[in-house]
Parts: sequence; structure tokens; C-alpha cells
Amino acid sequence: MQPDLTERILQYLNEHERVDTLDLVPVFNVDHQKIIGALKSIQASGELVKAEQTSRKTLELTEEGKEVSKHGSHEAIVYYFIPLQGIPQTELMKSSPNAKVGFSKAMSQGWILVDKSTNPPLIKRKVDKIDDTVKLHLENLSKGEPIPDKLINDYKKRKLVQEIVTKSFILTKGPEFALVLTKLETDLTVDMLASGLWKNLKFKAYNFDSLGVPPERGHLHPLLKVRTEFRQIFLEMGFSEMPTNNYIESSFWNFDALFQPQQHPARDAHDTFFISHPSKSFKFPHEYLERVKHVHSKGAYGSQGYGYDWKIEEAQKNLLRTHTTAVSARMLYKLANQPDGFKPVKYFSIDKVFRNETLDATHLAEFHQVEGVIADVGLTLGDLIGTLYEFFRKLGITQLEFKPAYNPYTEPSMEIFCYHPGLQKWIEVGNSGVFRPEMLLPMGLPSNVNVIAWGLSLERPTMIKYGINNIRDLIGPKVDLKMVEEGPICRLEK
Ligand code: FB9
Repeated sequence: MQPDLTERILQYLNEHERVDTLDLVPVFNVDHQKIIGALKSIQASGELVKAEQTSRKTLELTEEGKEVSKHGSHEAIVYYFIPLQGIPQTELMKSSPNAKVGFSKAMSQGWILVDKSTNPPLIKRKVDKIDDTVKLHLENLSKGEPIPDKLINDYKKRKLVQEIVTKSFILTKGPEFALVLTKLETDLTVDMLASGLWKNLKFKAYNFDSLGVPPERGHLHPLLKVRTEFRQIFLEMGFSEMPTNNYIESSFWNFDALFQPQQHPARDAHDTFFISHPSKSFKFPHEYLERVKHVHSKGAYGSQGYGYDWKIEEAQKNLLRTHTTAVSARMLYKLANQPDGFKPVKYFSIDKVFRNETLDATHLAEFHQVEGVIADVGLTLGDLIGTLYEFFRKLGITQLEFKPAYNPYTEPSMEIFCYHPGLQKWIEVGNSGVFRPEMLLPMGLPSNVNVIAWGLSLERPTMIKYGINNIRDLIGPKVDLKMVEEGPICRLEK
């Protein structure tokens, strides 16, 4: 079997003492890059050779030069195109793409002339035969033969040849020269130490620049990375997280406490997942429930209510919460009834909610709602708008617009839109409002306390951040775990 390239190089060096790697190309009939690869293998085995970098300028035909070496110079092509009786210059210029260059070169060579005795003047041959030395020189160059020095600059100017600088190595024998590569050990074993074998072995040098094998480890889902970012923003703004660890909620806390009437379409089974076991809740703060029933059915606190026959059976129905505002309601009731009286609070929540909605590329039957709530004396819509500007600023968003909207539990209500610099367009980013007195006063909150709140989803910003168009590529059984493993760190403001 033919020795491998490394051994052939070592053998050649042994016989020639010194060699340029470029000169080995015709010797071994391999590409120069293969010679360099073999050299790297030799160098990894120790100081068998010394390699001194050098460079060499060589002339090569350009694409135009290759055409000329095959089909003749532009001037020769023009000369041969001229018939014995001559040809008008306009016709001659159509003979080839380089006819203009060829014409002027053929004139300067004295191969052709312009006969002005005719009308129109004719271009005629001046000599009977020509010697196309340009074609000859370029053909020689393509065979590796030199062209006359005095012509090189002219051919360069005509872009027929170009100078190529090729880097290579001058090889000479190194202090550890050998004709074969010694196998380098990569592990020092107990047997080598015990037997003393290690003294006769060569060990591969440590490569401290190589990266270690990444250890097998878990990977956070992009949603969890974005949740952490939102949580950090709320904490920075002084908000405390609400306990949202109950997916199942009663209709009372999910709807009635929020002054959402029992005949509201959102309370229909087409929009809400109701629970069949246990289908009902029975433990409610009795006096509070009575105040809620009253404000819905007969009105109170200056509100005319909805004037319908409010039924506890409707309020008892268990469901999968449709928004985390149900948790906000529980927290506000607790705030209104704590023994040492009302104190201002800033709450937030980020957790799953469920809606029996039409599924599409960006909506599933569940999503994570992000909600902020502030309760204090004398809060206004201006405080809500200012808080939203600060919240979204921390997300890298500075241009906001607000559109009047309707929610059963807030008045006024606003849809929030932003100009997203990454998407370069306006997008809806959430909803907000001031909780109605019909929601807050039955809880027992002081009448001078206002509560402002807003909400958005976790999935939409995550899909935008990670460039995901279909929510099923983010959540569900078809998610590509490689996406989870390779997902970059999440910095929402970047
Ligand atoms: O998240 C939404 N959009 C969004 C949010 C952030 C974002 O990127 C960040 C800037 C970097 C990009 C987009 N939306 C709300 C708007 C739309 O996506 C909408 O189509 C979907 N909405 C969900 C509800 O749809 C069934 C998003 C979800 C939503 C809507 C309203 C609330 C919460 C979530 C609310 C509320 C609320 C209102 C008043 C008081 C308390 C809570």
C-alpha cells in the first residue's frame, strides 16, 4: 500500500534536505491544501520538521486571458474578420465583443489600414499574414512556461494575466526528524506508569485552547426565559407576585367579583372551560357575596347595576380561570379586609389562563397572562399611562398609543399599542383600565382608593423575540427540542 502523504513528504525531505511545499504539488500530484494538511499532522507529532512561511508571486491567466489563449487575441480576430475587399468600420465593430480593442491594437501593430479613397472609408488588411504572439505567449503560460518579462506589464494592463500571491512553507529537517510519525499517546495510564513504558512514549501536547465537551444539562424553555425577564421588570418596579397556583377557579371570583354579568357571552361554555368534577364551589365570604349579588341585580354605590335575577348557582360553577384577574380580585378582597386596614400595594402575576377559543397559528386554548395591579388613594388614568410607559420602556418599547376599549370590570379601559422597532410596525401589546367601583366597593375597599391594572400575554412577546410564527413551534408536542436547547439568552430590551 502506498505510504501516506505525511510519510512521502518526510521521505522527500530526507532526500532533498529543503523543499517549498508548493514544489511538492507536481511531485505528489495533489492540491497544495492537502500538502498543508499533511504538514499540520507532521507538526502535531513533534518537531520532525521546521516550516518557515514564505510567499511566491505567480502569474495566472484571467478569464479573458484564457479566452485569448484559446481563440486568439482581439487584434488577430479583427484582422481575420476583414475580407480581401475591405469592410466599413461600423460593420467591423460588430465582429466581436472586443472589436474596439482589437481594432486599435491591429492598427498599432500595422496589420490593418483605413482606405479613405472610398465612401464610406473601408478597413483593409495591410499585411498578408500575421503572427499572433499574444495567443502564443498566453498558451505557453497556461502550460507553466514563462512569458517575456517586457510583456508582463502590458498583459496585466490588458487584464489578460494577473499576479497571484501564494503562501507556502519552506521545509527543512527538525530536531526530532523521523521518516515515520510516532503515534502520540493521549492518555497516561496506570500500566504505563507501573511498567515504566511511559519513558519511551510520546504524548500529544495539551491543547488548552480547545473547548470542553458541553456537559449534558437541562435547558429552559423560551417562555420561562421571557417570564423571568417580565418578573425582573415587575420586581424592579416594586411589584410583589400574587399566588396564582390555582388553575381551577369559581365563576364567582372569575366573573361575579369582577362585576361581569351572569349572562355575559364570555361566561358561555363556548368561551369558557367549565369543570364537571367538582362542578361547584360553596365556600364564599357570605356578606361579600351578598353585596356582589346586590350590585349586580339591584345596583349600589351609585350604580344602577344590571337589573337581572343574579343566581348563586351560576356563581358556584367551577371553571378553568379565563384570566389571572380572578386572582387579582381575591388579592384585592384580602387587601380590603386585613385587620390593620388598607395599605397601597403593587401586585403582579404571570401564569396560565384558559379560553375555549378558536385555535389558529397564534392562539391555543391556553396562554400565559401577564398582569400588573396598583391600588392606592387617588390613582388616575394618568398614573396608569405613566406606569405603562415605564413598564414598556423596560421592554425596549418607547412609542405607545392608547385606544378606548371595553372591559366589564374596568372603566375607562384602553387597548395598548406600540411601535415595535424590531418588527418596524405598530402592534397591539395589551389591555388596561381602572377597576370599576362596582367591583371594588363591594370588597370593602375605601371609596377614595382606586385600582389601575393592565394585562398582556407571555406567548406573543416570546414568539416575536425568538422569531417564531406558529405557536405550535413554541408550545406543544411538536416543539423541536433543539430550539429549546439552542434558544439564546433572553434580553427583552435588546
Ligand atoms: O400580549 C399581547 N401582545 C403583545 C405583547 C407584548 C409584545 O411584545 C412586547 C413588547 C415587547 C407583543 C405583543 N396582546 C394581549 C395583544 C394581542 O396579542 C392579542 O391578540 C392577544 N391578547 C391575549 C388575549 O387574547 C385572547 C394578548 C392577551 C391578553 C389580552 C388582554 C389582557 C391580557 C392578555 C388583559 C388585561 C387586563 C385589562 C385590564 C385589567 C387587567 C387586565
